[in-house]
Amino acid sequence: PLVNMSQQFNSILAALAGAERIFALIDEKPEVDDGIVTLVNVEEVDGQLVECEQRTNRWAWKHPHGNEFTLVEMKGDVRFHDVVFGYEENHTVLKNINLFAKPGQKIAFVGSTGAGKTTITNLINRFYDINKGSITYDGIDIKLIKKDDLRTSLAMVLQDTHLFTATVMENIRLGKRGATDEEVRAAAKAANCDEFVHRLPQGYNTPIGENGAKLSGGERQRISIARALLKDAPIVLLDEATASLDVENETKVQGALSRLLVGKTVLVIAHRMRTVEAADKIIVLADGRVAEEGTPAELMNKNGLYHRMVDLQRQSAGWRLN
Ligand code: M5T
Ligand code: MG
Repeated sequence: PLVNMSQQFNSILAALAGAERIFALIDEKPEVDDGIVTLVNVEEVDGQLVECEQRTNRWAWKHPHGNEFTLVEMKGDVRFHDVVFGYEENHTVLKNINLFAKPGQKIAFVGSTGAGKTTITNLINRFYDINKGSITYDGIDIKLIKKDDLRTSLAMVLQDTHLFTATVMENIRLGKRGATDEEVRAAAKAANCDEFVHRLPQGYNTPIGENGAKLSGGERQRISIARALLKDAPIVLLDEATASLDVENETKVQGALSRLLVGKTVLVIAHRMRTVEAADKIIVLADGRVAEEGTPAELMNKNGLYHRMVDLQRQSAGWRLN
């Protein structure tokens, strides 16, 4: 019995450690959402926007003012006004950031690691709230927008892709609730997922994620691109979206991505020359501030930080020029 007891003791300790984590999760405060502005489908009747039930692929922000409400067409205009933000109280990460992206513009962020590029995308998503200043979306402060609706209007491919314990099909469908199997497959194909999905034991019905088949970094990234393609939102955030792909896959996915990006406002955190050079505007972040901004040509002529970065990257072996 003593031997038996000592063996049980191990499981008790393991169970206690597990219970602690479960309780920590239960105690986690739910995300508060006091947004009042919602996203609705609209159509134009006699030159005026009217809310409607069916999907029209035209969206507007419905902003209540007392009993009245206004409809502001969703265009994809993003602005930062003197934004100050830090993850911890005594450590400011972004210092007085001002920026604007007009609908349809492609803005590239560059800067050394830790400069605050990913932080900017975290703020647009409202994963965190800013300390000072404001962020507006089509002229509306994002604090007023319901988080669910805000995130519906953004497609993102982030540095690390979270996969849920579910099938490939369900994981991609997260991009658009209620998408048909055909729509999901088309998006997967465009993002070059098809070929590796067919190698999985049950194809699109293979469970992936924590308890399922493990996918490589590049495969996860392609799932994430498929989600974004499926979503087809007016603002697209790309954080090193093709960083874990090899050259061949990158070229293929780039094609799909460029189709996704037509007419969209795109904020891209770029590490590749090609992406940066194709941007309408480059913002160079250094130590949480906008150090330089302008078109690629303007910044090259300026002979400043950006020019130095390009020179350095050209010299290093990992940099591809085409
Ligand atoms: C900027 C800190 C990080 C750095 C600064 C995402 C995140 C960042 N930070 C936190 O304290 N908590 C967080 O959850 O913020 O970081 P970043 O915005 O991630 O920098 P980046 O994206 O420009 O860097 P990289 O390496 O992706 O090119 O001090 O510690
Ligand atoms: Mg980052």
